[in-house]
Amino acid sequence: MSRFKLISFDTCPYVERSRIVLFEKDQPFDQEFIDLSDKPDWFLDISPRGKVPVLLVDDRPIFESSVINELLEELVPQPALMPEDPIDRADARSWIEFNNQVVMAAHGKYLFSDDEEGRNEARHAYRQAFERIEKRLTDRDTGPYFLGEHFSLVDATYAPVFTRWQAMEQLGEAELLDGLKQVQSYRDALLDRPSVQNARGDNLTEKTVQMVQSRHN
Ligand SMILES: N[C@@H](CCC(=O)N[C@@H](CS)C(=O)NCC(=O)O)C(=O)O
Repeated sequence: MSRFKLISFDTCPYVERSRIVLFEKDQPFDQEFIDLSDKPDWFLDISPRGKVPVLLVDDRPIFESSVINELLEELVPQPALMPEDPIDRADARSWIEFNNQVVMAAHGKYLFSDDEEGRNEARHAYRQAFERIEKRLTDRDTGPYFLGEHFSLVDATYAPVFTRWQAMEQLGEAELLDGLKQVQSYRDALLDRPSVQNARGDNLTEKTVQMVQSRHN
């Protein structure tokens, strides 16, 4: 059995993804929280982009949350969080990439824009992404999770978007999900999942609201 240590930052959605997978697979792990505004040298040595998460597997560093999650799937195959069929697996990876490149880009832009024009672009990008997800969930007509009955790595990837949704509501952005019934049910299914509840950092809503307000004011 491998020893796992997750190098973390408490409000990071990418770290949250890997915590969800570790909880789903019932793996004990250590965690070390670092200060991203004052990164220690040992961290910069093992993280080529200076980003969390890094997972130490028996002291060997692995970076990029999607890679970490696929590694955990291979090291701890049960419960399976990826489909067996290669095309279904590729489909899962495609939607993980959609989250990485489209949803998280909108999220980052919303969080870090300090003018209304940037925030409007972020809202537009968010809405378009959610509409696309609504279409996918409607076309498949399965559930409660992204790929159907079973929780998967796709869900671990999308869950941190929705653990921040209460913050988005408090920030007056609830209407981004207006009329998107499938996405709303999907959000609720994710928020009911114990691994998702356990993986979220303390006071995430308050911290997220505060972070956004400090930039937006
Ligand atoms: N693609 C990376 C993104 C990780 C990421 O952006 N982490 C942020 C915190 S949420 C970070 O470490 N930022 C520090 C920096 O960019 O200096 C992943 O999926 O692991």
